[in-house]
Amino acid sequence: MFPSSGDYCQVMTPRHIPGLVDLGLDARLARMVLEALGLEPSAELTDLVAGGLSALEVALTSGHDELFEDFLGFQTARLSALKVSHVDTRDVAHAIGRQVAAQGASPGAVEDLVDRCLARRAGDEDTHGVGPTPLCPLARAYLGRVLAVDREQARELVASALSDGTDLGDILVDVLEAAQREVGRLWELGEISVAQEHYCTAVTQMVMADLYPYLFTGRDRRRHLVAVHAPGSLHEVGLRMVVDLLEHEGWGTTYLGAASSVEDLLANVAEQHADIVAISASMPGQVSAVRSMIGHLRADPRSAHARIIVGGRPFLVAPALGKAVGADGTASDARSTVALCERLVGAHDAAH
Ligand code: B12
Repeated sequence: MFPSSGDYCQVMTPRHIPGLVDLGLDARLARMVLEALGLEPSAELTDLVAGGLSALEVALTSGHDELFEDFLGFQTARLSALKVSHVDTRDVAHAIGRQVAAQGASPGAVEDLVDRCLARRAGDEDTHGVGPTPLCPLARAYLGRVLAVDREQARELVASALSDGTDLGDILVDVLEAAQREVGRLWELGEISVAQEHYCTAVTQMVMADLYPYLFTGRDRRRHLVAVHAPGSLHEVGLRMVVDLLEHEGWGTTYLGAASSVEDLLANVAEQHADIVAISASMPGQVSAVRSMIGHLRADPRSAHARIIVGGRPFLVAPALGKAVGADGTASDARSTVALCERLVGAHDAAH
């Protein structure tokens, strides 16, 4: 969380993003990297390297190495899953670096960043947002049923946990989110297919819809949050969880989804008298769009009153990035987002 009213802080040194430079890093450049490495430019490898170019660009211009470090973990696992064994992940990282430098970035700064990230990444596991919880056995059983293509049993497991009194926030974060992350890990390692990942996500969304009767608690809904994705963000489950849990906690919410224009966002914030706007991003390349959305929200008299929170993978791996893009706070999951929102409106009430 960030200091919005001076009372709390989790940020190290706040760093300003000096306008994220658009170096035009696209599939064409990704193919050039692959060619230089002597690799066949398959769709999967091209996507992978394009993601790396984008992650490195944003890490470089924002000063947040974590974004490229996170990408490197993903790259290493994917290269192995795609059976690209004759080229080392370090060589790919350096080739990505050379392409970014060729687009106008300082070669020395790029090389230093790549070296720092490679050194830190060695032997490091992706532990962002995960950890053992008392609901691990349920999460494991749930995912087991989903991977066995037994969605009815998977739904039943969650339904009976709820009727036994398990907290809804715990179900969302410790069961469904944990299962989604594990699905990601298995896909990353090549142990399940994209089709299996799609199926698991669809079942998780179905289970979230099953939770609807438990969401609307009939509290007064004095507070309102408008939620939106950064353009291009296709990871919708996380923000939906945030919105659903806030509804459960008595907030009014409007979920605008992934393709809303800035004008629609501003109009909605005004119409709903929203206290808070939540913006979710899933890839480093979406961070500059988040910053631009925040600029519009702050500058427009219809929305200038609202507090703004950001979240999703880039902010999970680099929490201080939220402050750098101009947000009032970030949180790592749906449960902590409820606490963050309560805190932000509480601080606002105290000041007026
Ligand atoms: C399902 C999935 C997809 C689905 C999404 C379907 C859908 N309808 O949502 C699809 C197939 C579309 C997809 C696409 C891609 N994906 Co994907 N995906 C996943 C996966 C497996 C699960 C996502 C999920 O549901 N997570 C569970 C939710 C609950 O977690 P969450 O999103 O982090 O949200 C929580 C917090 O972040 C926070 N939060 C989220 N938003 C907000 C907002 C605010 C304001 C706040 C305060 C908090 C907050 O609270 C949430 C709830 O607790 C993840 C694995 C993972 N570790 O998440 C990969 C993952 C995120 N994907 C990844 C990648 C690379 C991609 C693609 C680039 C793949 C490709 N080559 O096409 C594309 C990019 C799409 C895009 N432009 O956004 C990578 C990122 C790797 C990296 N280190 O950069 C991951 C980690 C790969 C992996 N290991 O599985 N993906």
